[in-house]
Amino acid sequence: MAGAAAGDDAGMDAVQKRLMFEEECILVDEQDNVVGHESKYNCHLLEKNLLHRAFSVFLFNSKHELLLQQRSATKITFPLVWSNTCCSHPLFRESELIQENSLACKQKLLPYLSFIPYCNDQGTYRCPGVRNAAQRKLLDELGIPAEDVPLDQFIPIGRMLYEAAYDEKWGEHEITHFLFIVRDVELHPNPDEVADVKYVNREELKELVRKSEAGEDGVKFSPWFRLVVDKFLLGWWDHVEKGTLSEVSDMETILNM
Ligand code: DMA
Ligand code: MN
Repeated sequence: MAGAAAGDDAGMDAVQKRLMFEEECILVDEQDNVVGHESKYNCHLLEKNLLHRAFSVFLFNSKHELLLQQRSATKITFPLVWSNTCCSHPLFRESELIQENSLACKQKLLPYLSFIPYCNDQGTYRCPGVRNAAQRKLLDELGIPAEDVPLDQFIPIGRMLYEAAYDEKWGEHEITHFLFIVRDVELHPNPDEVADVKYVNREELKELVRKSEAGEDGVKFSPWFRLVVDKFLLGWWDHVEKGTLSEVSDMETILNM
């Protein structure tokens, strides 16, 4: 078994393999409380079944079209599938661990915290750590500079606990935080992460889903994006158009799929 694993790893893309060992993900319990940390590598081994924190960005342009990305062929989990704009993990580091009502949030004291803009009316921050992680990965994956996706423009919509196997070795077991943002941005996709991008309106997305179900044109979707499309996205999309997303935001519940 160990021999087989080593053999698989030898075939891994060098960039993706480095990230698997360098990145330290946040382990959580089923209520999304931080309980530890583990390498991205271990977090995605199915046999370890480690529940960790993730985020999923849904970026819409001013025409209210959703930006989709096709994952690069070199991704270790779910290569070449189409998915929402950007997904990744907040890392086990101070700037990405900050949670609602944490001391750093309440006091607004620490001078190196540049997170003041998304303080809400109650004086608490909503999902600051995850926003910082989302900004980091929108730059890394899609070349979108931080100033084009300001922290205060992300709207946290909800959280979802799900698991999905990719193959016999790899998979996801996450609580992902949904962050919506409506911005016109310039894209410079990073080929290590992204094979292709496209904006879709609702009808175009439904057509792609139909094609994926019929096995046409090799269109496949990531399992987490399919869950969101099937259960929530069309309803949320209405609120994107009406500019009323904050009305449907529910960061209390953890949707358990
Ligand atoms: C992980 O995404 C997060 C979700 C919600 C599936 P990913 O595999 O794209 O992470 P990364 O970009 O860090 O490899
Ligand atoms: Mn994950």
